[in-house]
Amino acid sequence: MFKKVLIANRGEIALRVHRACKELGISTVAVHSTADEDAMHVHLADESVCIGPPQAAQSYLNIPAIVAACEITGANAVHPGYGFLSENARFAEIIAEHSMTFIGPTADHIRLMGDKIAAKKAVSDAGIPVVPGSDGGITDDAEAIRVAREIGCPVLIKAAAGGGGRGMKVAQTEADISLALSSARTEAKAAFGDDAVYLEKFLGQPRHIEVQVIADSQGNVVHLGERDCSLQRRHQKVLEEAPSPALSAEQRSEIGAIVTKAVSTLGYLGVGTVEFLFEDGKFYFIEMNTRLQVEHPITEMVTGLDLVKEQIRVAAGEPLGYNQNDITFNGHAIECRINAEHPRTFAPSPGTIVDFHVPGGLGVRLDSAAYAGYKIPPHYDSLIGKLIISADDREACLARLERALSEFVISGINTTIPLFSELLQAQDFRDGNYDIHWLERFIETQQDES
Ligand code: MV4
Repeated sequence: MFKKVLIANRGEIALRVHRACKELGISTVAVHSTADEDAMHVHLADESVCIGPPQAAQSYLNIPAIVAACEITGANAVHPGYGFLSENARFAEIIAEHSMTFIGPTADHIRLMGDKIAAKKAVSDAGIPVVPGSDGGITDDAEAIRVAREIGCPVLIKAAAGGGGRGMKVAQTEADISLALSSARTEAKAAFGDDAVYLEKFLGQPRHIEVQVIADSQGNVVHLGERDCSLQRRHQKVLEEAPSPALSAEQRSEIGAIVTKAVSTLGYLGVGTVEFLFEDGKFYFIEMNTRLQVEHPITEMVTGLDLVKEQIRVAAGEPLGYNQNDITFNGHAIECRINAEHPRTFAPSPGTIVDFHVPGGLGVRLDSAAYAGYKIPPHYDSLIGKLIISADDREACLARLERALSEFVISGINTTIPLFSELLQAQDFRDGNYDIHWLERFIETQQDES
């Protein structure tokens, strides 16, 4: 096992990784920008190194500064958290070149899944169902129109280097294809420096359902069930739940078995998430994330596994020590992302937290690096905490969530806490009846009411 892990991140996830390390007997190194001198991850870590000015490009994304911090402190491994350098294949390679372990998959797997065209082909070859569309990249109108005739309109043009919704263009009819293709290519070139695009059937009302997997270096792979992440705003997840209200136990084990087999075929190592669109009872692969995800705690609550400890153990070469039959799914879990934003306009609200009174009790978990008196810097994303509720079933989970939200007090800044109380009043949400577009429509109607 590693003696010392450097945590190349900030905020709640840096704390989350620190906690897992401590329980494994590993000492921790925090890195931080000058804006984060008073951050909780810096206070709790065994050692800390300042790696640069507030701008992420000069600190949390500054590879030479992070490698220097590793060498100064003698870290054996680096945990990248999510965001920042977590899916940077070159960073993973550089860590390995410096005789340290990158806590994550191989650089080759990160690179493969970063290229959405190559990823789709690889997972499809490994048996995962994908959205009907072009076999590879699309360059000319004639080819795009040929594929669109085959699968039917509407179609979607996506950037190979994209993901997270950037660089997508819908063509409702054949006549729209030429413009969609050229504008997608131009946007992809500008955003990613790569104009490669591909074409897919456009699915109108899918849910976003993702399957969590973990693989060790001996070739053992298990899936840890799914998360329903359909409640999003502008490609930012807002609330996630496990299990999905839309899946039966049979559908879960069926897609789980397909994903497990494919991940094993690919020779993948570590934690990973296979993202699907789910419509009319069918799964369609969209992307694979090669990192620990923000919403991993809901999977922890329903499986009883500490995903970060498991991730560190397999990175250190330890075997999983259990198989699929040992994994059981118990109860229901919901995560609410608490952002420092206005609950109706979503305008960022950095500043100093005055009161910070957090809910507690059975089935209430708060993953946060915030505290009373903490000054939220304006330089980073607005996530200040994740309220994670678990209970025996979805009904009890919703009741517990309502109770926990009513106890939660954060003053001095705006937060998205009130949004979740409003969401609990919506019958569609209570019924689990929502798709990827539902939340944006809900927010619009709430705004009309105020
Ligand atoms: C799609 C789609 C409909 N049809 N692909 C958006 C983010 C990227 N990861 C994939 N995305 C989508 N791909 C086909 N063929 C609709 C979306 C999409 C979406 C997906 C998941 C969650 C929220 C979304 C919001 C808008 C569009």
